[in-house]
Amino acid sequence: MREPDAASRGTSSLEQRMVALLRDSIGSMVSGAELASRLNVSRTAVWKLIHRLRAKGYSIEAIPSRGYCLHELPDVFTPGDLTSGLTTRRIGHIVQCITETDSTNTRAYRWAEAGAAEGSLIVAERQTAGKGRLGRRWESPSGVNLYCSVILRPTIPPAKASQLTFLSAVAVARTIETVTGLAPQIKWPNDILLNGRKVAGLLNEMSAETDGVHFIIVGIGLNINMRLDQFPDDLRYPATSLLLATGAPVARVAVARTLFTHLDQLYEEYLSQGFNHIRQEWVRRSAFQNRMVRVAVGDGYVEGVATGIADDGALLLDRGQGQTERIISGDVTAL
Ligand code: BT5
Repeated sequence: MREPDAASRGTSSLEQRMVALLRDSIGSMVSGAELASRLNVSRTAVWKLIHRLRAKGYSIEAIPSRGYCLHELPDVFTPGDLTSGLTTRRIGHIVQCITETDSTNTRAYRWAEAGAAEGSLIVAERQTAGKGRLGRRWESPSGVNLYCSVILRPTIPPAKASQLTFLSAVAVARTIETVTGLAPQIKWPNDILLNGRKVAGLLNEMSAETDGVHFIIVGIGLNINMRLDQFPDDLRYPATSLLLATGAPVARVAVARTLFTHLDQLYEEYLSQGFNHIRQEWVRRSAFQNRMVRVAVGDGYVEGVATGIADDGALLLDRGQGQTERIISGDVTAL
């Protein structure tokens, strides 16, 4: 496994600064002398950096006595591409990009235990043991989707931790809308749907004691350029990706940056104003709001009209005659 490509914003490596310079003038020539002077290195060092970047898949043209030209960015996650110019307040100041890991959540959890700062995040190209809820698996083929985990350290009681799942659902829905113009829907508790098919899943994990949260790992899996043949046959729900829903490949780095921006805005809003705004947007985007639903709970099921979510994340069902039932976990289908 390759070592993580990590960076703090403001302390990026020479290589990342070189990419940033070339990216700023993408499609046009930059002279070797200018690159050398901006990076404060020799022209031989510039040449070596160009070689390294080409080996990583950057398409850089070199014309003697004119300079270098970056034609297009490879669709690979690097800390520099994910964070340079990002104006987020809390999220994405420290980023790790990994080629392969078991689960970004597991890795982020260990990193948080070791003291990683709020907003630190991990992005992987591939997961070998991507986690869903209740021991289920998240299909994580290489190089086509986004698998990421963000470390948050809000000062809230553990009972409110699930609010962050709803926050991240709204962030993912906003992201899909911004990038594709499509209108995703949220299915309680943690699925994002496009045309009734699951395009993203969320898994939050927490470390806490009775009266306080140490940290919450917000895990997000979003299918971006996943093809039909990359989905296994036995998924619990029909699934899709942005590629399948729009008919065209989508730039993953742009999706990730948009997601971090929305997450950051919503998290700021959450810390300063509480959960209500987020609940309202969640309800507005909910697939089953005010609809008659059936929730499979254990061996049986409960039916009622979905009316919203409680502060602790419970789904509220109107069972008629003024009776409201709180559902803590279960699978919802519309009737
Ligand atoms: C989820 O679980 O939807 C949570 C998925 C969270 C994944 C992210 S990726 C980054 C971070 N690191 C991790 O290890 N996990 C998080 P659940 O509601 O239990 O749904 C799991 C079910 O969705 C599976 O049993 C399959 O039926 C289906 N599924 C698996 N992979 C899928 C995919 N790529 N797209 C759509 N559906 C999938």
